[in-house]
Amino acid sequence: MLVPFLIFHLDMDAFYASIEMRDRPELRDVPLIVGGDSRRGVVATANYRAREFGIHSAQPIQVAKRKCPDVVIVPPRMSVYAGVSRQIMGVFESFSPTIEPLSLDEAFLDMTHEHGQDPLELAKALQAAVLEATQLTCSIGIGPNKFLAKLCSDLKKPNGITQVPAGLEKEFIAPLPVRKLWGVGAKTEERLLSLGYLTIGDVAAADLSVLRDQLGQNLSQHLHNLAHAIDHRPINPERERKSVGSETTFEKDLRTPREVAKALQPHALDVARVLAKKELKAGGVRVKIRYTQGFVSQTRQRAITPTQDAETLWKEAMLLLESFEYNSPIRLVGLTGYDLVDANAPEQLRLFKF
Ligand code: TTP
Ligand code: MG
Repeated sequence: MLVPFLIFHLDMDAFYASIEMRDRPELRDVPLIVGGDSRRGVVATANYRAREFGIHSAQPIQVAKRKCPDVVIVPPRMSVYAGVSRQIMGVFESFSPTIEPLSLDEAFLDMTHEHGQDPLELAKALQAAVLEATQLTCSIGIGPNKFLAKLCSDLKKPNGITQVPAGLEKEFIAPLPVRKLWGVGAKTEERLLSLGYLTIGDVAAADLSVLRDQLGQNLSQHLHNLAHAIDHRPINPERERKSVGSETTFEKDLRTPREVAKALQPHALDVARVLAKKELKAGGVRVKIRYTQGFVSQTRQRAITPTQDAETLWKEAMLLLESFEYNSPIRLVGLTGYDLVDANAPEQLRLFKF
């Protein structure tokens, strides 16, 4: 049987602003803009309080100040945001073998390998893992393709999860405005509206040959497909492989550190084998445990002297085991080597920079 794709799109909520609110408690309850406070500065983002005044990204700061004279403006701290981005991408990698980052705060995750599990529970576990790693919330869209997943992640912000009902994809998107179609910007939107296409359903119902005369071959086919919930774009893992991991889901739950330690042995061997084949060493080791209840995952990691030796990887992983909780049955364990360095390079020479 052909397994349908399961794609998640995850996007952080008011990303820059949420980080500033996290790091500076005095900003938590005020309308806040992150952006350059010069005469010609623009809003990079605003927190949800400020958005209530009509403030939004890319708006001139002067306009935003008129809308809300009390708004607090802080300059961006790009290196901090990039650090948080690395953290969340690391979390995504512990959930999916194939992720495609789109910007600092969003990515597609191919979750097809979790076929049979409840996607909502997986999404909740992912939100919990992001929250644990960063103290920040995110929103997740779930669908059978990229277009639907991305469209959904925006529907219940902040801290929302939206899944397209299987089999009812077309009906679900039909009432939404044409602006929600991937690739439709202000100009195309205007054109569609002037032709009388107000909703995605209007585009879906249009005759393709009529649409072609109105919009041309490429655009008409593209929009007609999307309106019929069709999108064949694959997930493109653009990034270099930053880690090598191996994990197993067990039929029978594990309960003790001893059982977990034993279960990790073959994974240390797997990881060592891949590292040797690629002539890499891992400068860090990460252990992941997923509990049976609620799919909640925990990961623990530590930096190590770069190695590709299975026994060393395993012993280093053992040092992480005591920091997990064992009061609930465990259904999955995994071991990952990260911070990969060229096995033949002189020490300290990092191969992959993010
Ligand atoms: P977005 O995900 O578009 O916005 P957001 O995370 O702030 O808010 P939302 O909850 O609606 O997702 O963009 C992510 C970050 O990118 C944002 O925090 C700041 C930056 N950004 C800009 O600098 N300029 C822009 O025009 C936009 C749209 C975003
Ligand atoms: Mg965002």
